[in-house]
Amino acid sequence: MTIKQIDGATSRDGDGGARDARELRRDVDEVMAATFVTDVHTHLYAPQFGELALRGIDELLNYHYLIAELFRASSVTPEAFWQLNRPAQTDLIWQKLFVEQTPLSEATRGVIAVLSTLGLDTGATDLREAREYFRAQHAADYLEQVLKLARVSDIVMTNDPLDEIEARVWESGVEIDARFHAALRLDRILNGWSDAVPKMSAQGYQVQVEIDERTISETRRFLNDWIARMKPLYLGVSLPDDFAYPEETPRARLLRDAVLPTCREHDLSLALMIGVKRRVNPALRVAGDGVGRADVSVAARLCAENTGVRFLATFLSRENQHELCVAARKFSNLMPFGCWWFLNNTSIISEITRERFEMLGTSFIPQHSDARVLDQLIYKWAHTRLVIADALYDSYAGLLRDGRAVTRSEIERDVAKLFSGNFRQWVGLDETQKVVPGVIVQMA
Ligand code: RAT
Ligand code: ZN
Repeated sequence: MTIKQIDGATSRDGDGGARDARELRRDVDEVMAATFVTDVHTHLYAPQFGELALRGIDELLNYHYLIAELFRASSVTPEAFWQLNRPAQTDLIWQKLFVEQTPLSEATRGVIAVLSTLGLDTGATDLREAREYFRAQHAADYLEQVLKLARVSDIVMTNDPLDEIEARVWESGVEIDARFHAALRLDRILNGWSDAVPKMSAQGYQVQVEIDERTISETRRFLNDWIARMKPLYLGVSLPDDFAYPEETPRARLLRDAVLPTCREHDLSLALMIGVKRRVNPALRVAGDGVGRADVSVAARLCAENTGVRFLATFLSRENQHELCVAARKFSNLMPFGCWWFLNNTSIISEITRERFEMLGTSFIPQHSDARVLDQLIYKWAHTRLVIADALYDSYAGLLRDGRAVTRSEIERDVAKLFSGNFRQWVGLDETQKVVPGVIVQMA
């Protein structure tokens, strides 16, 4: 191995090692661009879910991130907007956000990146060409193409057992495209128990609003049945900024007596997505949710009291990110993931990812796409890769200044962990390894 002096630092050569800062940068960029992702949280659906599997220009533009921006860029009222039919809504969003103003926001730039990647006119004054293009695509081929362009190998869906359209697909027993994995979402049960009760009853479970022993055992039976049907990689729930535990609420009772025991029994992680203030502006409907700073110590306590359960955790408030890193340093059954929703912007991903490298090394999951429309994978992962490449390069450069160079194969190992390995190991996706808090066990 030759040792060279670079900017006052030494660098390793040989076995493909990065020999100087420029080569290190090139290696990071190449590995970052080539590594396939397991997208740990999306709202995408496998083709078997039919109408729920969204793609194309009208869906792309009807994204709730863009709907919220429309009301800032025009005098259109939410009431008037919701009365329009879908193509008219889409035309309006295109006109106001892309024609009459420069599409600078993350969500608008995303649409531009998708159109440009697909070779479509990004400066068009109407959507004729784009609509024709998407109409001409064959669904299965297009899915292949998008996954290849985004370099995504696996997609984790968000699956609601109380959604009637979705439930019908699961109950049909149809074989789901193996690249799509389920995540059993508990929002309706944990955040709206009184509305969930009639729906669970309609599925044959004897539950009641006043939670008693029978309701708990029936909820566990419900979860067991849906776990058998969906084979989820984890159970998940989004939670408000004022989420507390323990407390005298149906949510806390159901968590303690039904959800956590189910996680233990099935060796399934629980994903906590904390900090959303639902419907702060109800007129905006799906675009009307906001954010609030949450109490990270609640998640830490859950980890401390349930050492046999693994938790995935993401917080919506930027202000919670440092505390999440500290909590993860204390609890090996806590895996921070993603820069969620309002945090999925270049400046904030950069800050959070750098903080995580500094405090957690490579033991976290830097991002998920949260894509709702297939095509969004193209821009969300392109944008993410660029930011994470910068953060990773700077970390390696710092390491180099401290006297240790990284080899190409170390970069490959690190990026593979960040983009897929850490998650797959956490949830046992490859079934060869599963993380047990504090230890890694090889499965037989
Ligand atoms: O980012 C989003 O699309 C949000 O609307 C939510 O779906 C959020 O990600 C969630 O999973 O609740
Ligand atoms: Zn989501």
